[in-house]
Amino acid sequence: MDSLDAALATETTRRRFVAGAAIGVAAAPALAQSTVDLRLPGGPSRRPVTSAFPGKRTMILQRVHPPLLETPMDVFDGDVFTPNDRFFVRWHWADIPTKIDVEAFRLTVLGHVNRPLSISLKQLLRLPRVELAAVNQCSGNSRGLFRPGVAGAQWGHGAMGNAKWLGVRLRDVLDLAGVRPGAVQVRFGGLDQPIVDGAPDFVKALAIDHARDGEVMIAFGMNGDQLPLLNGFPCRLVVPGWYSTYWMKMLNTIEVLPAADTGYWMAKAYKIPATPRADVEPGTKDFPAVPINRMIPRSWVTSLSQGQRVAFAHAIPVGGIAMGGDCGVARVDVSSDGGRSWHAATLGPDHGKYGFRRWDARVPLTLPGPAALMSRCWNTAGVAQPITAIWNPGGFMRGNVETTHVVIG
Ligand SMILES: Nc1nc2c(c(=O)[nH]1)N[C@H]1C(S)=C(S)[C@@H](COP(=O)(O)O)O[C@H]1N2
Ligand SMILES: [Mo]
Repeated sequence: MDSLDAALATETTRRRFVAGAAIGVAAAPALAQSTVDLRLPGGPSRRPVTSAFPGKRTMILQRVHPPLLETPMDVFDGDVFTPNDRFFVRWHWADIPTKIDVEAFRLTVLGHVNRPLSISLKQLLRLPRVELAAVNQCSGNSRGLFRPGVAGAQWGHGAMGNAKWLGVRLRDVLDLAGVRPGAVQVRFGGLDQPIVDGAPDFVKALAIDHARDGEVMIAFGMNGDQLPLLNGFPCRLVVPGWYSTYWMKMLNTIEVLPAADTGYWMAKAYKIPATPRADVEPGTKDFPAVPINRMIPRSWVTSLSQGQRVAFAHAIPVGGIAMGGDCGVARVDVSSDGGRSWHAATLGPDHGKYGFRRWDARVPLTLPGPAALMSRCWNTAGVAQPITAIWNPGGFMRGNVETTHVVIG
């Protein structure tokens, strides 16, 4: 990782980085090249495709300010690791630094600690390192498929990505500061700011034991390179197995709290129904709710796309990806008849329980005509994807078996 160290620490990179960022975010809207159909059931589902954002190749443009960029599904068929320049982007507030001075950057650790710290990137890079594959998935991934529809970004399935994250344990950084007895949570903040006066700065908190579990990390490497600006350069939190609302980008503040955070982003936003499937009757507004937390198993067909024509044969290959959620993938079954019969898929290499796992299968066909392809993942805790979809007003935690409709002929 010498090159990454050099990249993070040198003057050259800073200049290159600033130059890259400057073309950025403001120039994007004029540069949509074509459109893609996300096939969302509830409304206009065409989106522009753009490569105008710094550090990004072709992405689906969901919003310009702040940037919301979705990964096209075919990217997930290429490799279980999502390339940095195709990795989805989501920000809450539009005031995002377009350049980072890597020498001036400081990560502050404060609050209920013995020794408040101000850590430079060079100091961070000197701590013991860990590397881990993990899926970063937005809580609202696939929200555009919720029926009835709900407010919020109408994502298809591409508000997710899998990367090899390199960084240091959050625990080691907390230990340097010395967490005082009575600590309850750790709250994280980034360099981005609200653009509206009085709007709540985006901050998120984890329980102290979770923060100290040795898996939660401060990552400065992503798939062997530095983080793209839009994915949180120079460092971000990685919370394996948890939805990415906790994965604070451009992390610059770590605050140990003696009581639970009652701010907007923990107490009001990103709350799910306190039911086993995070499910309520459509339209329900008042229900006991908890902050969104661990991910659940999911899987997708990626070798064929919605509406694709496939030549008739008695058996066809189907492939895709699966994730276990907060643990590994144990099994994937595939159906070519809308869920009437199922066939075991072969799992690809295991890169770690929090990452994507490739699967491949051969499924039988009986007749030409429409065919409904499905995949169903079981995780190593024995949890299977449900067949039917859930509903909640946030459009969070979709995890049911998805269907890819193809035409055999
Ligand atoms: N600083 C900062 N970090 C953030 C956010 C943000 O708005 N600001 N959004 C969170 C949410 S909701 C998501 S889905 C992920 C998206 O990560 P990505 O843009 O690297 O894909 O960042 C998380 N971290
Ligand atoms: Mo998100």
